[in-house]
Amino acid sequence: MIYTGITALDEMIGGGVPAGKRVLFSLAPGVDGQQFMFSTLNCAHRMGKRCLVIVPYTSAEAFLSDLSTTPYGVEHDNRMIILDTNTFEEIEARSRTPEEKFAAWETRIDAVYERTSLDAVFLYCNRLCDDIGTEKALSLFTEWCMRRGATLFVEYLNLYDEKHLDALTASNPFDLVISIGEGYGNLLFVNHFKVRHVTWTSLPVREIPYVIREDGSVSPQIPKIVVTGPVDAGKTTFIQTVSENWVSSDRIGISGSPTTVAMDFGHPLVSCRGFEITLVGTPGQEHFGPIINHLLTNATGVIFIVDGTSVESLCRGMEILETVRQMGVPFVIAVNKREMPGQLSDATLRTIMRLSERTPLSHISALNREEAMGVIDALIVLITRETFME
Ligand SMILES: Nc1nc2c(ncn2[C@@H]2O[C@H](COP(=O)(O)OP(=O)(O)O)[C@@H](O)[C@H]2O)c(=O)[nH]1
Ligand SMILES: [Mg+2]
Repeated sequence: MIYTGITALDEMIGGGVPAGKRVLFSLAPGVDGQQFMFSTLNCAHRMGKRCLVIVPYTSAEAFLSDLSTTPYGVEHDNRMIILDTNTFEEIEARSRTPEEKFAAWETRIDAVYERTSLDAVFLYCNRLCDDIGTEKALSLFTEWCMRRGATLFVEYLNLYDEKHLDALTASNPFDLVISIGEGYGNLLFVNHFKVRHVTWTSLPVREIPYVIREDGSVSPQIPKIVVTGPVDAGKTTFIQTVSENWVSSDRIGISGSPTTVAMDFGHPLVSCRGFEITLVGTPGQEHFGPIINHLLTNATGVIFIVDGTSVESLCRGMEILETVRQMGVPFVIAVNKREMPGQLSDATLRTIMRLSERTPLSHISALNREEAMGVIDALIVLITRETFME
């Protein structure tokens, strides 16, 4: 197994890339996506794997020096073999036709293998694609790696569109194809990655937004999880429990106890399964309906909290639940106040809320961080791994 080192991605693909698989990172022009290959190379090297890196437009020294300015720097030791622009020039000087170049490349990597059997090959493939044709260039490496049992990682700058990528991968046996592009929904300043194809696990095709942190590392995001439900269910408590910093709009109501008048905001971020998550909590009173609808807009997922001791509270929440259902976003149910007497049974809860068996429902105390985080975890799994939506 070789990890990409991007936890959210590794988790999605079942832990990492199994040995001998062939991976394609396809980058849209101008997108900050080089970190995927960098991070994987860094992980492979740290795990003691013998790596061959093929960098067409730069020297080995310049490549490593660039890498060292990111969190993914590696040492140029005897487990790190780099064929750089010099190799390209040598081969170009000696071979005239694409066929000769193909053969020269094969001889060259065979020679590397004779000296150091390789665990993984990292190929920046565009120059080779231009030299000998995309299909030939890719099949040279997919077949070579298959023969030698090495894991292959290819970075491809896709100057065309996703259809071009489909055509490319239709004729080449990649086990994992990830496309990396700009923008996510109406958020233009974030990037996204998308697992378009994976052979060793089943995963829906879904855009996952990410940002590049200040230190240059990749940070997958869930930009908006809305915590909603009827008043007094424990929404504010839930957000307070899971968030390190927390902003609330609770004000003392006529009853003398605090109630949320606008929204609760989990900030800076809650981390779960390698994602940075922004939580937004809604008020629960009926007259805040328009605000609730507004806050639900563009939600990636919803946590619906009810008080497990109160049928009345449950019934009051049904209108909000209906709105959530109609939005078609993934949602989970947290039945709160688990430690209080008079808990409703799962059957009653599912009947009243008209839930299918596949909607995750867990009994929690919003005062308990581990239990509250478990709810977020279940939602992340639903968002990233499940094709099902109610
Ligand atoms: N016993 C118990 N009380 C809770 C729990 N979660 C919230 N509460 C209490 O329920 C009340 C309403 O909680 P709040 O978070 O303000 O509910 P919201 O209206 O949904 O935001 C407060 O008095 C909380 O202290 C819980 O897990 N157990
Ligand atoms: Mg509240």
